[in-house]
Amino acid sequence: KGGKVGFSWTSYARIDQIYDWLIMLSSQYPRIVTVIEGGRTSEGRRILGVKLSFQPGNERRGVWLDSLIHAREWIAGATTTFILNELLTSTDPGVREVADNHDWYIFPVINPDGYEYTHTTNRLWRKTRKQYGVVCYGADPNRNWGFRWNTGGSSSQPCSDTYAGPNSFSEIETDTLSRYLRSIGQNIVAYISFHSYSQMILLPYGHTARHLDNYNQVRGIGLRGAQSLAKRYGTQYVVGNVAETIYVATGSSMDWVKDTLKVPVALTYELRDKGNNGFLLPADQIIPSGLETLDSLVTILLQTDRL
Ligand code: ING
Ligand code: ZN
Repeated sequence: KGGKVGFSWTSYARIDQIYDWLIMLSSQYPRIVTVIEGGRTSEGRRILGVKLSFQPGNERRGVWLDSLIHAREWIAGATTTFILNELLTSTDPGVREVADNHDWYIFPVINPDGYEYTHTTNRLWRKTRKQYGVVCYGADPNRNWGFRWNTGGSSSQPCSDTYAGPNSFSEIETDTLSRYLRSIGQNIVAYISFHSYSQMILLPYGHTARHLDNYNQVRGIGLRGAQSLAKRYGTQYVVGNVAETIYVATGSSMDWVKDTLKVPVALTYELRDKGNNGFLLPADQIIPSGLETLDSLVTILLQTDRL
């Protein structure tokens, strides 16, 4: 299970292993899996993902999954690759229904420069790796998108972990990925971004605690997702708007996607745990986190299909 590249979900994979695995999947499942390039990075890496279509030629509504926009949130990337593997291999009827009836755009690592840096140099690095001035590196790629950019919950100090950047889309990663998203956006019904940690399902928006757009509808879907998630191991997730549930934050990918592409369901997961291990979640939690998160995702997408 997982193929030849050492993918077992018992340890955290490096960027090269993840990309090799995506490429391997496209040769193992040539009719289903296509490698896609969603963007580029300041250090010259590619932002690679996969598109899954179980009925090729027969366009289905699109679901987007991404993770590791923040480099240190390793469980997020591992959960995404776990879910991707289950979408391809599971025989569970619920998983098969949501897998087979959507086109999937899956990007496990959207900040590859930062992710590699957390493996080589600084385990708790969060941002991109573009140099700002003499001593500072990186903007926060989840404060850099062009919706209400730098209007709260972000910093103008280049050394800050929540540096919004000198302008919106200053980072090659967010600029290129936003263009890719626009190119496929008409088809997307669910945008889901995985972060850690706190055990929350967060809904737009981050600039205000007001319940905008179809908040009540999506909150109902999120609550049902959290219920499904808890059934397996009892893990409790809180569901709500970003600003009222965690903190005010502007320039996130989710808020830009919600506002620009008008996706019906835009969610951000804050995965395990609640701070006991924080970003350093032991690798033996990858599989349980993956299973419970997949349970919630199936529930959420079955509801989304009925919108
Ligand atoms: N949390 C998110 C962050 O970017 C968030 C919370 C989600 C903010 C969605 C805005 C929109 O700060 C972590 N842990 O990164
Ligand atoms: Zn994060």
